[in-house]
Amino acid sequence: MTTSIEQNEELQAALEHLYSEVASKDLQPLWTQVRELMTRYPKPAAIPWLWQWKTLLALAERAGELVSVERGGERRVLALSNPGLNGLPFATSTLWAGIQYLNPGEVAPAHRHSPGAIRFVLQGEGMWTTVNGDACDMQRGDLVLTPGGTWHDHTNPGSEPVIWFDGLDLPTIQALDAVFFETFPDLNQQPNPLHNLSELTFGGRGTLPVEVATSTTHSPLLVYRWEDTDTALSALLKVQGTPIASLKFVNPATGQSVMPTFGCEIHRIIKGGHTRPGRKVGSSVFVIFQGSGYSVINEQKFDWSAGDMFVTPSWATYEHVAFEQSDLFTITDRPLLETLGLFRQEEEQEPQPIKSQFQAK
Ligand code: 1HN
Repeated sequence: MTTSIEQNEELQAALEHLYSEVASKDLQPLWTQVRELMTRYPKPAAIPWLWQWKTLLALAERAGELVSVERGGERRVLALSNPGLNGLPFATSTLWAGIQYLNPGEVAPAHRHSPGAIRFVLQGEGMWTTVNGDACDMQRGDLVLTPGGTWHDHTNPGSEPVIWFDGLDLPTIQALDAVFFETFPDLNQQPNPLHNLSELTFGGRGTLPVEVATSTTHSPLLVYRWEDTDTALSALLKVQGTPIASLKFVNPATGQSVMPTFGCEIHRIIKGGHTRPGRKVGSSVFVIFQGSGYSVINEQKFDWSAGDMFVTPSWATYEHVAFEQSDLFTITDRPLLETLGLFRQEEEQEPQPIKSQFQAK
């Protein structure tokens, strides 16, 4: 007679056999891992993190002295490497971010790649990025696009180093196994002598040329001027009367995000402003353009001032407090999530007054 203990041992042995056989055939049982895969909420590997401007600047300056910009290395850029991502040079699982430093007289070689990129200028003047032959002049606060597939190189003809924030969708494109990279036949492009062609063509406020066709994948406008951004932020704050005004940079021909795979936003918080805590699907990299304050991200406090950069992972609850009027530029994967129907957000509500049924009419 077999006892239930013996039956149990037999079953255990058979199960162990099944699991080892399954593993040896490059298979895995779902039932032991479904709850790890199907988390109640997004559980990003990236963690909230902040890089201080003084650290970024000191190391970028040292790289400026020691490292030349040449074909091969292509760019003098320091990448934000999120400590949650196991040494990957990525700010979040979808976004690449970093700072680029170009010495006086330097030109970064021309190349193109399928990941799209943006530059947000932090320091310097007189430089330009040539995008498919169109030299886009750059000043502090300007946003310049080098969409996926466009030839681009950078020129600093001035007498001072220039520094900008770089943002790319590289981790997203890598996850999709869609990375392509090519160097331009020459070291640099010969730009059109008339600079800022995209701006001259598509930069009218509320107007577009009737007869000029535009690409549908990315914005035909390649540069967004700080002066316009500043004006729009002030105007929106005035209209809303809220502690924060948030703008997205859009393709003027479609009203859609500047690129399909990631987007750019700018947020102005008034002096003493305190934003409502909330969380959203998707990650962002924040760049403090000007001002000072702090953000609380998943209950962790991060003090910030001009030039600092920090990361909000997907579904992290965060709020900002500004000590003075502050402008926060961000890149975000929100446009991609919206396109895919995956975007959602929650904002903490003001406590509602309790309505009594005996309330006086
Ligand atoms: C790149 O090509 C640039 O063109 C900047 O300035 C940052 C980060 C990763 C891969 C390519 C640029 C980059 C990059």
